[in-house]
Amino acid sequence: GPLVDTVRAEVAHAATLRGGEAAPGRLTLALLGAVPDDAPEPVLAAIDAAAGAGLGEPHGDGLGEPRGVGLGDPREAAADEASSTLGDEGFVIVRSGTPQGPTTTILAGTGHGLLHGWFHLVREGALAQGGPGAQGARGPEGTSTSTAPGTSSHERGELSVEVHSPAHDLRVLDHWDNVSVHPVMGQVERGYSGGSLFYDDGSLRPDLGKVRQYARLLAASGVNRVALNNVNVGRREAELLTTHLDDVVALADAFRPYGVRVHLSVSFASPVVLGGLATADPADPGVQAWWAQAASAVYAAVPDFGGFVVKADSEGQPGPFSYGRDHADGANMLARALAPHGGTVHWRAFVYDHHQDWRDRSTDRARAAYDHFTPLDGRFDDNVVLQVKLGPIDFQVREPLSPVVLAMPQTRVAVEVQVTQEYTGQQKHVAYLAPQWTDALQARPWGDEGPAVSDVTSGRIRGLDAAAARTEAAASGTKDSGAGAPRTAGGGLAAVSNVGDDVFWTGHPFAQANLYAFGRLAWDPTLTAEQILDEWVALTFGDAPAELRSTVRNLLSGSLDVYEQYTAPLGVGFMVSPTRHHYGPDVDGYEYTAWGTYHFADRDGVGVDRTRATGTGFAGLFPPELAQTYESLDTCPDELLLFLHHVPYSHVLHSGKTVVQHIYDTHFAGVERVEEMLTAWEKVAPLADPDLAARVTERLAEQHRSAVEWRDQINTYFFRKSGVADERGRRIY
Ligand code: GCW
Repeated sequence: GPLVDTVRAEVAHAATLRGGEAAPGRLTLALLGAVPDDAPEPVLAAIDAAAGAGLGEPHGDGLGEPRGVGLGDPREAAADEASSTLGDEGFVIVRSGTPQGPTTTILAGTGHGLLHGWFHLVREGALAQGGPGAQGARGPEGTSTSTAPGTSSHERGELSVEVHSPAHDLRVLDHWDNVSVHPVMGQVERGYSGGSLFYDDGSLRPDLGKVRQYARLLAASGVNRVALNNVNVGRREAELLTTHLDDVVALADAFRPYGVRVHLSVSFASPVVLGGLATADPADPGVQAWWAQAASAVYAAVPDFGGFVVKADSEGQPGPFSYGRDHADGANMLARALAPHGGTVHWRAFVYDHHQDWRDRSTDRARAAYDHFTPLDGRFDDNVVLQVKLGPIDFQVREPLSPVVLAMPQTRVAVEVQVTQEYTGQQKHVAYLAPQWTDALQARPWGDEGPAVSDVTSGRIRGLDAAAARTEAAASGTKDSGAGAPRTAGGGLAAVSNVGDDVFWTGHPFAQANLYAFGRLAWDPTLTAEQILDEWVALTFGDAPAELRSTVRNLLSGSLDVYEQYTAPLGVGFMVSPTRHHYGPDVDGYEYTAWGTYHFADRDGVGVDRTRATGTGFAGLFPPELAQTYESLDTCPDELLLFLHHVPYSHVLHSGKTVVQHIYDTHFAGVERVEEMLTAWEKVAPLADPDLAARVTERLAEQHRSAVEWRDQINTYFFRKSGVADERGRRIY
């Protein structure tokens, strides 16, 4: 198939780069369905390992007994088991030493699996050669001892065997690209990387060469699905489904060689807008027939089409509420149109009142998705994924996890993160976002013995009552209660892309690390942010001097903390400029608006009371222990304090500082850290490619200017409100 051709081309390309050799030593690629009886030992060992890994617990030494390879039936049985473990994208890597030198074997069930196996080797090769030196590089053999879900590694004799498969089947990147330039939002909504890779001012780009490169970049990072247009669907964008289906066909052709499947954001009003029907009511048989026909037409043109993304009844987008129907009615209607073709509906949970009266203290935007969706748990069809933003408000630098993710055991839930840096410096500021995502995905909200959040998105605990799973785990003395649970279809991860037609793809060259991190975590959510950063530095700057590599690494590591230090404090969020599209400080910019994002600062204190006792009750929407932690001032983590509580400026944090002194200290410290970043970069900039160096230098200067502005506005605001002087007498205006 086309993916096998892609792998061949990739291997040949690597060989050219190395002057003839694809990899150090011998490389064998094997497809499960095509393994001859007299295949070499490493291939047979790979089959055994994959077959063994599929049985939940590895047998014996983890490799299982050799399965009578060559004896007919047992051999086939092993191959069948291997193929079910590896699925569409998994692979096995076997390394062995032979008299002819080291050999490496990649075995997979599909071309897609081989491609991921190949990229895995490339990554390890890069780490071995251009990793961040002594700090953090893994061994040249890349024999990681990770026991991530979907990864197992064993030794047998001289062979080392690793079995890999993705934790999430759905690893989606959503493009908020408009086909026609939007008068306010432009070509790409919240895009900070130039124009769209796909569209130019009303039509598809004639040359999709860059899209093909992009497909390669995504596959190498781990992403396997792309939604081709903005979730705010305008007229021209809606037409991708019907009269402009050719655009979708062309884009799908560009992505297909790398195994990336395309999805479309659709307008819920399509039957009216495109079909000329009088209604889009999901209960109307004419509407259902319209969608069924539209889906059939898409699949006739794009047989591997992924499905629909829907933003309904949200920020002005049409939805089922207009017809007195709920969101299960709406999502299922679309799901039934897609089901015969194997498609998926990603239904977004970003539903809230964006016409709120700021005087109304009873409405809490943080609760809205929970209140809308949790009563619908159990009503969604199997091919519906509820796509929930990571935080309950809107992609701020610091929010608690959305409680919706934890409260819908009978629904496939996807977590959506924002790779594009709308609220985290718009790709002018360095902000490596991976720590935010790993903190959330690796958290164990039912307690230390319970499952992790990624067990929900991967489907490992779907359908299980998480509290019961935890009790079971505690009783059996195992830590990870998800481990024994049968894996069902999870919702996966989704992210808003940060890529455009910019020469560095992402505006700030370092923002590429965020794209890479998303793909890697979607594949394996147990990786650490630092591991991923090592990989990205090695892959991106592998040829550069070690000093440059380690400086880039240091600039990115911790950069999100720096951003948090000089912007909105202690989880309170927003304070961004509404008029400058969420860039730069404006402390009261949203305070008297309809958007539901308030901080309630007055002369005495600041923060939003979301407790059960005296506030909006949001804190009570979490599993019991976490709810209790958030409810009480004694246990609420400092970094989320103002998201959950309204406190006086004199309130003493766990850190020992008062809230107002914390605000001053972090804002001064944040700017100092940006200054250190500037100095560090100046030293190594001459070692970098001159265009890249110039871009980074220019962006760092802007980050510094902006950080100073944030510092001074925030500090001045709180000084004037509270009248409390800085203990250290620094300059506040
Ligand atoms: O964060 C907000 C953005 C909107 C976006 C919306 C959403 C696509 O400011 O631009 O609309 O979220 O996620 O739907």
